[in-house]
Amino acid sequence: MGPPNVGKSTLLNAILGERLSISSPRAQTTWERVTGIRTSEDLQIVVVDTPGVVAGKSLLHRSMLLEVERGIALADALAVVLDGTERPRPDMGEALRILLSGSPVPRIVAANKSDLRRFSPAAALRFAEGLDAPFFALSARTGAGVGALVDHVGAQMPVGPFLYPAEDLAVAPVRFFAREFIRAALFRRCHQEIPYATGVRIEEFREGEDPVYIAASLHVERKSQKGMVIGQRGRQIRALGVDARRRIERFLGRRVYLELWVKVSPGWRRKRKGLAMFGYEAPP
Ligand SMILES: Nc1nc2c(ncn2[C@@H]2O[C@H](COP(=O)(O)OP(=O)(O)OP(=O)(O)O)[C@@H](O)[C@H]2O)c(=O)[nH]1
Ligand SMILES: [Mg+2]
Repeated sequence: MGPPNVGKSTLLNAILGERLSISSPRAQTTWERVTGIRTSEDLQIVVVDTPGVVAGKSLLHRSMLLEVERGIALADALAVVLDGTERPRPDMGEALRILLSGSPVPRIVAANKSDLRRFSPAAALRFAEGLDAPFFALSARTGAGVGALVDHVGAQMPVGPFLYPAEDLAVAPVRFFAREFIRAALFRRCHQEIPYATGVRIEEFREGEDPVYIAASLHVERKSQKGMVIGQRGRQIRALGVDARRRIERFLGRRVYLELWVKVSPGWRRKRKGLAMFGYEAPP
């Protein structure tokens, strides 16, 4: 858990050695919990990536915060990830402390992005001291320091049988990742508010066919956004499709036929029904 854009998803991927959780240079890429499993010899760690802690008041923002709370409630250990190149804002520190206060489990603080020259983790270190939590400096990008974190957290795991088969890497079905990889393409290719205003639904997923047939709908909030996603003569939507399809193919190890269409679902992020369309849980 941690603020937006600090590298939580990149860290999950570094721990797993697989690009499971989508990441982007822009904040608020992750909207839902993403669970990965790392098994080695006698240790299995179920790693849960959560959305960045945001103060936004929209229903989608509140849904994201609920995901963080659910993640905290499930955890046997908590890692607060901070960006070691930035000073955490005081209100963020407070929000994190409130979220942590309900949980009795061991916690650590990790300052990420140690590969950057401007890495200067004094503020993160102070935050760790304030929590009385062990401190780690690491780079999710290069992997430096990630092993030490895994060793430390591994030692905190409860003793018992594995929760998942040793060869499993993820918990969610493949269609979840197909949806996420389409969202990743939106973050890569579309500017401004488009990736934030677009909800993606997998409408069909036929694994029995070769190539695997996947149809997805992209729901924007306004008509003008529809034109931006489609682009001139469909150029943008085609590029999105190619981008997402390649990523899904790599993940599945199979050829994929991906069909995308764009719809307008006015103001879906503010409506319970809108969130439900994409399976996002709305807070009570
Ligand atoms: N230089 C450097 N960049 C990193 C590192 N870890 C992550 N990044 C970059 O930081 C940006 C954000 O990474 P994400 O993994 O998407 O961050 P996040 O915390 O999951 O963000 P949200 O899901 O939006 O809360 C991306 O551009 C990453 O490539 C790191 O160790 N070093
Ligand atoms: Mg993320």
